[in-house]
Parts: sequence; structure tokens; C-alpha cells
Amino acid sequence: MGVELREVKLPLVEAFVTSTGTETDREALLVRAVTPLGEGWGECVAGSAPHYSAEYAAEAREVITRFLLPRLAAGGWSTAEEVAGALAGVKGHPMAKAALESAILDAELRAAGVPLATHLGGVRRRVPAGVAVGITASVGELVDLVEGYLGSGYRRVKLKIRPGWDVVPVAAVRERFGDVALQVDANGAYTLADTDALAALDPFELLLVEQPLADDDLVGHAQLARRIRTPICLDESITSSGSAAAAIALGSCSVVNLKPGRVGGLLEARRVHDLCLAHQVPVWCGGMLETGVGRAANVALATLAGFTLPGDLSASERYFATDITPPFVLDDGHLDVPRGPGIGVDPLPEVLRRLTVRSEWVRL
Ligand code: NPG
Repeated sequence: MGVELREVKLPLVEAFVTSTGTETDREALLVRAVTPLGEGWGECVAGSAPHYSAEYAAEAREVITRFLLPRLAAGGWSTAEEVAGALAGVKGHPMAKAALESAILDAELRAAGVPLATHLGGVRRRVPAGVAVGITASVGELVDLVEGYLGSGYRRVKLKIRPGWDVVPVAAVRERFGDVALQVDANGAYTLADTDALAALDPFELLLVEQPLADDDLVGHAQLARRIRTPICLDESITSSGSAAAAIALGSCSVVNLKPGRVGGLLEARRVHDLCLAHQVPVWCGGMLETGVGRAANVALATLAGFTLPGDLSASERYFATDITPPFVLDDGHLDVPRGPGIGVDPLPEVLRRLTVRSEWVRL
């Protein structure tokens, strides 16, 4: 048994600007687990710098090799279901843990001939595709980009916002494209002192405002929720089923963005989903500029019943000229769920080789 850690670097077709930074490349850490059952793939969604959360790819690699793999090597687990428990003694690092669990789960499901969506309990064969649009140099540029995406068939648009880039771009998109499904994402760029600016979004009938305040401010979000009409969705704040339960109990959010990497894995993501479903809190699948490996897992997760809003699940070409797997393509504004066992897609060996920056084999 062993694990290959493969760092790949894919240039983005255009820079992606958020309130926390600018991404020009996707540097992904891919995990190939070789278990007694076979092999499987996972993607660590940590970016190259700790802008979205504290994790970043180089650190994730170190955490995996120095702390997580020795725990797996020590035994005490036999299935993917038991991986999180075996890793629990290491605090934090959900993205590193999720990548390992995903690869091991993929190996298990490929060996059993079971698609990931089926294993998770999915109820859809295709999922609606939403698109996230970064902060642009001008409102005109933003409107042109949105026009292109709607022309391709995307079912909902998410605009990145920050103080000073909110009401004007939202108003422009609303005015130009009528009642298109529209939402915004602040990545925690506001404070309660900005309540008026956030309330100014009320007239635009947005589906939701995502993570307006800081990650750790559940109480502030609950206060804000009483002062604005737009539903609040939490992303960065929801790091486990425990924090999801707290956010729901406090009234901090009425929608949840679910990302397996952020909560430590697909299996914890399913628990968060189940909790939200039980509380009638809609969920949708977030994105972290994943390559086809991570995207395939996200698409499978988004087939669960509680995913009632379109996710940040875009076609591969929205981000990459060449993806490392056969590309995900839009079909009538949807992505098809891979039908094969496990995540249902394989990296293309030639592309993988070309885009690999570094790789390392760790024997367990
Ligand atoms: O479609 O994969 C996608 C990207 C969607 O906006 C998106 N992701 O804050 O949710 C986010 C944001 C992000 C991008 C976060 C890159 C971290 C890195």
C-alpha cells in the first residue's frame, strides 16, 4: 500500500479575483492511493496561499506526509468510513484529510464497481451548473462575462462582492439580465458596521448572500440575518456538522454551501447535508477551482436530495484550457454525473505528466 502525492499546476483561462486575493493558476495536490483493493484518486483543494482558509497546498503536503500517513500506516482502520477516525488525533487540516479519504474511498468504490453518487445516496443523474464570476476591472466587463456564461447555459450566476463592489455590479447585472438566478459571495469581507451596504442589496431579490462576515462570527451573522432580507448562506464558517448545527440553532444562516474539503471529507459533507435536510436548510455545492478529479467528487455529492440550489459546478473550460481528466461539459445548463465506479473519471496520463510540477511516492 502507498500514496502518490502529485502537485499539478494548471493555468486559469482568466484570473479569478475575490475579496481575499487573485488566483491565476490552480495548483492542486492530487492524491493517488494504492490500497490492497486497487487505486483511487483524491484532490486536495487547498490553494497555493492561505487566503481562503488557513490551509495551503505545500503545508497540506507536509501534514499528509509527516502526520496523516503515519497514522494510516499504524492501522486501526480498514475502510474509508474509518479513515477520519484514524486521522482525528491530528487537529485541523480538513483539506489534507479530505484528499486522503477521497482517494481511499475512490479505490474502495472502484474495486466494488459502485459509483460515488450511488454510494453517497444520490438521487440525480445530472446536476444544474452555476458559475462564479470574480471581481472585474469594470462593470461593463462583468456584464459582458455574465452575458457569455448565460449564453452557454449556466443556470445561476454568483458574483464576488466586497465593500465598494456590491450594489453597482449587482444592479447592473439585474437590470441587464432580468430575473436570472443571482447570488453574491463576500468571502467574509464585511462587518456588522456595513449592515446598510448589505441591506442595500435587498431590492435585488438575490437567492442569497454568502459569507458576508468573518468565519468565526456566527453571532454576528445571526444579528445580520434579522436586519437584511436576503437569505444568508455560510461557507467558511461551516467546518463540520457541529458548526453547521450551531449555525442553524443560532439562526446564523438559512442556506449552506457545502465543500467536502472544508469539512474534512465527503463523508462528513454527507453528514452536514443530512443535518441541513432534517432542518429544511437548502444546501448547494461550492467549488474551489477543482480539476476534473475534485469536480467529479463534487458533482457526485451534489446529487443528494438536499442540494436544491445550483452549485459552483462549472464546465472544465470555464477555468482550464486543458483539464487533467476528460472535460466536464455543459449540457443544457447541467453537468452529467459520471456513471463509472468511484469518481468515474481518470486523469489523462499524458496531460497529467505534462502538468505535474512534483511527485512523490510514500510507501505505507
Ligand atoms: O467554481 O470552482 C469554482 C469556484 C467558485 O467562487 C468560487 N470559489 O470562495 O467559494 C469561494 C471561491 C474560491 C475560489 C475559494 C478559489 C477558494 C479558492
